[in-house]
Amino acid sequence: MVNFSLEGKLALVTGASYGIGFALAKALAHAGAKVVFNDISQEMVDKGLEAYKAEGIEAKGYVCDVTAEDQVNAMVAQIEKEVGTIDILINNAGIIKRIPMHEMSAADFRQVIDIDLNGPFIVAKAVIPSMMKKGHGKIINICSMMSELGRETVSAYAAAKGGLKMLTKNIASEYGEFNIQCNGIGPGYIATPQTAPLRETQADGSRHPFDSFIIAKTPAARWGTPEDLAGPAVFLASEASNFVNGHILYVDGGILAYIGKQPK
Ligand code: NAP
Ligand code: GCO
Repeated sequence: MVNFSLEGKLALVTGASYGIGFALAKALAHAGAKVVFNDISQEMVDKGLEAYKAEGIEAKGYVCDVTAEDQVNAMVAQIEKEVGTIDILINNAGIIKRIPMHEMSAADFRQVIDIDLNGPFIVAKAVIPSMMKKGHGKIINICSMMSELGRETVSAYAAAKGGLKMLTKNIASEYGEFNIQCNGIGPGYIATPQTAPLRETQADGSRHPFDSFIIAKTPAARWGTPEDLAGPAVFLASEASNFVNGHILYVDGGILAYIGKQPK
């Protein structure tokens, strides 16, 4: 019988006070997992804890910047002491800076790479030893359309998410023999605070041009919701995917398959 249950498993979801991370952590909890999460400020961790409580989920939250290896190692040690060893890691925390490349500072470029690529490396490195000892583990990296495609103003983000795709494949290659599966989820365009600027209603009441663009590029003709990612995350976190490794599962409503709707 196919096992989608996460009963008895401990999942860490990074950057999960709200947005996609929160939706994924909720999904794992509803599938039976115990959930812990982090955010970069106590204020956001507290807001996240209230949100989980409102959903009837007894999560634990930790203040931790995923780019700071000392903070990550301390957080993982505290989780192992307080809750247990991590069976499932979702590397979700991430930022984007939308700046034309020729106007982007090296510092801004580095910050996006640091959070979106170095962060997943640091957190995965911190949890893999315990997974090796236990003889199983699931690592899910939240990639992007920009793991495959480019567009104006997102050079740093595309470089990071392209790198994250290859980091996913390399972790899968290096640790598959320890029964650790590492896969990615590549969300399409999802309605969260990160994409809110792309969906703002214009002064004249019309849709944001990018909003209309994405609708035309998506066969499903809608933006995704964080909940659209829940089932794929439970699948990749469960034993049902024990022979799926090094795969990026695009959950994009069909964007990557579609040339786009012909303008009328
Ligand atoms: P979001 O609404 O901006 O949430 C990002 C989360 O990451 C926030 O909780 C944020 O915390 C946290 N975070 C940022 N920097 C951090 C750091 N250094 N350490 C720890 N936590 C940090 O983004 P989202 O739309 O939910 O996206 C979540 C993930 O999905 C990201 O990796 C994003 O690239 C990816 N993604 C999003 C879409 C989309 O269309 N929305 C599509 C594809 C992929 P604070 O709020 O405290 O800063
Ligand atoms: C952008 C968007 C995208 C989404 C997502 C698409 O400015 O193009 O923010 O990058 O966040 O990554 O998969």
